[in-house]
This record gives sequence, C-alpha cells and structure tokens, in this order.
Amino acid sequence: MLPNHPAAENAMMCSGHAACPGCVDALSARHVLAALGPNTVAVIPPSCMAIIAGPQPYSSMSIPVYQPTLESSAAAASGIRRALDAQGRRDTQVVVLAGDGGTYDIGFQCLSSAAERNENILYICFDNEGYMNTGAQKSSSTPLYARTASTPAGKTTRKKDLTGIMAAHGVPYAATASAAHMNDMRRKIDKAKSMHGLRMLTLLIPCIPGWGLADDAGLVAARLAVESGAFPVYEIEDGERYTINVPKTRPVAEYLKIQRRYRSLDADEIEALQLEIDAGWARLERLERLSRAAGTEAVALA
Ligand SMILES: Cc1ncc(C[n+]2csc(CCOP(=O)(O)OP(=O)(O)O)c2C)c(N)n1
Ligand code: SF4
Ligand SMILES: [Mg+2]
Repeated sequence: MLPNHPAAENAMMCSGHAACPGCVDALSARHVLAALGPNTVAVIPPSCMAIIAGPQPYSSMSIPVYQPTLESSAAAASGIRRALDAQGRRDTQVVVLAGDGGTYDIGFQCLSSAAERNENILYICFDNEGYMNTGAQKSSSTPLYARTASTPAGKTTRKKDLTGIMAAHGVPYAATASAAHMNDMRRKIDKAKSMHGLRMLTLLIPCIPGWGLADDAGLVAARLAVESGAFPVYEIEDGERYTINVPKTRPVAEYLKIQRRYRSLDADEIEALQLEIDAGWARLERLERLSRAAGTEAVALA
C-alpha cells in the first residue's frame, strides 16, 4: 500500500494506477473493494485488472493480491480459502477478480471444478467482452458481429451464456451487474459477501479502446447495454430462482451506434441482434415466471 493512502473507503484502491482514462474496470474494482472491506484476499490472473493492481510493493490495492496463471484462478482461490480456513480465518473473503478471457475461456475448467465442489469463494468476472490487455482479441464473451483484432469483419458466433452455465452447476448465487446501476451492483456484492459457497458475479465493463468508445462514454455504454437487454442484469439463486433487476426499455440500435466495434452494421444485422436480444429476454422472463410459480407452489405444499 502506498504511504499516502487516505483512511476512507477509497483507501482500498489508490489513484495513479495504469488503467486507460475513463476505464470502467478500475471504477468497478474500487466499488468492489470498498464493499468487501480490508478482510479480503484477492486473486487476480493476467488481465487489465492485474495491470491496474500493479506489482508489489507498488500495488494500487491495499489488500493482499495473488497473481496466478490465466487458467488457474479458481484453483488458486480454492487453495487460499482452505489455507485460511486451516488458520481459523473463516471470515476472510477470498475474491477472484478476473477478465472474461480468464473466465469464459482459459480459466473455465478450474471455475467449473470449483463450482462443482461449491468452494467458498466469490468469483467476479470483469467482462469487457474480449482479451483487451493483449490488444482486443475476441473471447467467447464477445457478442455477435462485434469487430475485434482477431475478428476484423465481425464475430460470427454468439456470446456464451456464462451466468446460465454457472447456474446449471447449482451454485448458491450467480448474478450480473454493472457500474451504471451502482445501487444494484453494491447490493449484489453485499449479498454475495453474506453468502457461503461459490458466488459468481459478472460485471459488464465497457472498454474504451476495445469497444471504440469516447473516453467519457463507459458508463453511458453500460447503461444502454443493460436497458436495451444486450446485457441483462439479473440474479439466480440456488440455480433456480430467477429475478430480473432492470427492465428492458430501449432498442439495441441506441447501444450499437456509440461503439466503433459495431461500425458499418447494416439494417439486417441490427435487426438480427434485436431479435436475438428479444428472444433471450423472453426466455429470462419465462424462467423468472416459472421460478416464482414454483416458489408459490412450494409455499402452498409446506
Ligand atoms: C495460458 C495463457 N494464454 C495467454 C496469455 C496471455 N494473456 C495475458 S492477459 C491476456 C488477456 C486476458 O483477457 P481477459 O481475461 O478478458 O482480461 P482483460 O485483459 O480483457 O481485462 C492474455 C491472452 C496468458 N497469460 N496465459
Ligand atoms: S483496455 Fe479497456 S478495460 Fe483495459 S484498462 Fe483500458 S479501458 Fe480499462
Ligand atoms: Mg476481457
């Protein structure tokens, strides 16, 4: 920790780190750390977050940070959890702060295994929809048609449904959030912090250079993503109770037009994205209705 850290909430993360101007990764991390508090150990694989955290002894974060390989975050967090438990430090949070490449793709095997064991860790994916730290290549989180350094004509496949996959493991908590809806995001971190077992939170992180956004447009993009349903904000408890937290109120075209990664989409492609979003949203609403009906039935049977 740098000597001039203020004592307030912001002391968990200091200024002067290496994020791009306007980066939502750094803003979100500041709130995550403030919500988790000092009794926390972070595991940060290679990613923008690892650059932002920086090397010891000049870390921008005032908690212990372990940087594992890109594929092993959930295993590293599991080991740290067990070591802390063996020392009787059960109230220390172990949190993974990983990118989407390190979560949806390269670290997924470890994450799935940790979910199957229901390890007592909080795993937060900072989802900027690409391998941004290495020059904006596509990941399996990159959405359909988005241009990246490795899909210069636009991605031809859809974004992976990570939250649905995690819910299918039956973990106690799987949710999405974004810094544009900060109260919801902070509530979810507090909620996840109070639970036991593997808790998964995926935060949408609009990336200034990777998405081709103006420096001050990160939060605008996050808001448009959530309110258009391109990035639905919802939570799933015990793999079956669905709650949608922010309604879908805007067309996706508003979200697409502020990003250079969607430049020169034609009307048919915009329509195809709108139809995909509408279908995904209808499915989420169906799951929410079904889980409510099942809850009512369970109460009636009790
Ligand atoms: C197994 C492995 N492959 C590739 C790399 C190189 N690498 C380091 S960071 C990174 C990008 C990670 O992307 P993501 O997890 O989405 O984080 P972001 O940079 O977008 O925050 C890559 C490919 C690596 N460290 N290990
Ligand atoms: S590349 Fe994107 S996510 Fe990474 S530091 Fe810059 S703005 Fe933030
Ligand atoms: Mg990424």
